[in-house]
Amino acid sequence: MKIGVVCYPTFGGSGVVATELGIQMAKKGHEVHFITYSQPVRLDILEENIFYHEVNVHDYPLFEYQPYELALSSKMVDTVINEDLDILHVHYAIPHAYAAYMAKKILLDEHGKYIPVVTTLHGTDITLVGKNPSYKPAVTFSINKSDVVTSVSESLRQDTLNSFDIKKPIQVIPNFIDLKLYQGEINCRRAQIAPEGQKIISHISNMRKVKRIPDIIEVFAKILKHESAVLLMIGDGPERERAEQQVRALGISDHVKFFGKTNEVRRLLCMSDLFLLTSESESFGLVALEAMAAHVPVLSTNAGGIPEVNIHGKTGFLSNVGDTAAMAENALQLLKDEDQLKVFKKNAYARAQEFCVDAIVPLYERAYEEALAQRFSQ
Ligand code: GMT
Repeated sequence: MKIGVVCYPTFGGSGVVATELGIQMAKKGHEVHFITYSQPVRLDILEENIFYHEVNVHDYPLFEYQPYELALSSKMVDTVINEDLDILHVHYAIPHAYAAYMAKKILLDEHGKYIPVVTTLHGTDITLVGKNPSYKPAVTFSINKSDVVTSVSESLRQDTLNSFDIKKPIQVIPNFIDLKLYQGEINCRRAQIAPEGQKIISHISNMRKVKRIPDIIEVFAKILKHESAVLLMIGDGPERERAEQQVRALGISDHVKFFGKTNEVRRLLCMSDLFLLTSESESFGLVALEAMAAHVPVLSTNAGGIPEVNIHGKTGFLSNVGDTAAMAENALQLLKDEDQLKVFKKNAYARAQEFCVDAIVPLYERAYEEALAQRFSQ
């Protein structure tokens, strides 16, 4: 199959899933063409069967906003024609599903070619941005015009059906993890980060409001009152500066390290004892799965699709959004009981195995075949 992949090429979860999926498809012998505005961060374009097509948006003094969707649709049309693509898979509805619909229409009307479109809904494209009246009609339309629609959790599927007038079935295909990346030579040196006996707690996100970053700091400050620990804040975003101020105001700067955007996520996770995720909305929580793959139990909220990943009392603990006291209490319970912590670490890894690439990637292959079959039924 020749697959065109459209995604955000940044550190965000949808871009990571799109890139990893493309890599897995290429390994299976499919030709994968990424169509994005810059090279996806986790993509090696020299790998076999991987191609990259950059979307160029030309600026003009008249434009207050650059017409990115137009450039993207045009690039999709060009790539489908020049590379003879079979299918387009767009990750994150806004504006990708809409741009794909335009490309599909142009290809059919101008070139007589039917290109099936698979749209994967990832989270905030539905739960935050998509619902906004400024986007809702276009998002609804483009989801309904996709040949196959997938969502990364049952919770997101329900949110989509509750918020939009969707006439298509939505298949749930959860996020996945390549466990091989978490085995072998990771060069995991705890002593670099924390002295013997100090616990390591981590958090990864793009530090937007929806992640409730102040809660992460609050939970950690509560833990610190009873247990010697260090907090690793991995990632960057609009809430980072406020978090740094909060850490200074609490007088705990020596115990909190901000790493920004980094490609060393697996090394940082392998030395962690616990992972914190305080989001008020989270369609799946890929970072929680990444932590579990590194044998790290997760203390999270029970928002959105997180309970579909993190099992309360087994792989970690779930608390209501904003209940930092409960989160700190659960953390301390685990940190103070080495035996229990060991069991949770084992459970976390076992749970991650259920989301391994071999189990999930074939579901996307099946979705592609289903979309292709629609081409012949037109
Ligand atoms: O906020 C993020 O974590 C990034 C965001 C994105 O849209 O790129 O991630 C969403 O997609 C991920 C991959 O499917 C999910 O694992 C995240 O839970 C989801 N984020 C939210 O729903 C807030």
